[in-house]
Amino acid sequence: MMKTLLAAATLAAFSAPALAQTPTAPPATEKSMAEQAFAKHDADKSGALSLTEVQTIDAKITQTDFDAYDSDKNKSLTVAEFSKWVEAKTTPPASKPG
Ligand SMILES: [Ca+2]
Repeated sequence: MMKTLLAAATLAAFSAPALAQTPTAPPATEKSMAEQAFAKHDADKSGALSLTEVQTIDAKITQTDFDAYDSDKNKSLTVAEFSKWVEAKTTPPASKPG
């Protein structure tokens, strides 16, 4: 009984300020890791990674892999698109068979 009340009060305390503020940003370390890699491989400093530039990170990357993360299909990855890719690569699969 007490637990439920406490949980409800805690939830209220957390949700009230959250509504007034912008959503919490992802951990800075993770973001800067992707951004650092992005900057390092953006050889021509165009602000986007081409397939060729991405292949300097991993030569096994194919056009298909690239296209999967090139969400606006402009043949280059923005920091946002690249970050999603890094996130997908660094996040272990939720479930593994066996
Ligand atoms: Ca793109």
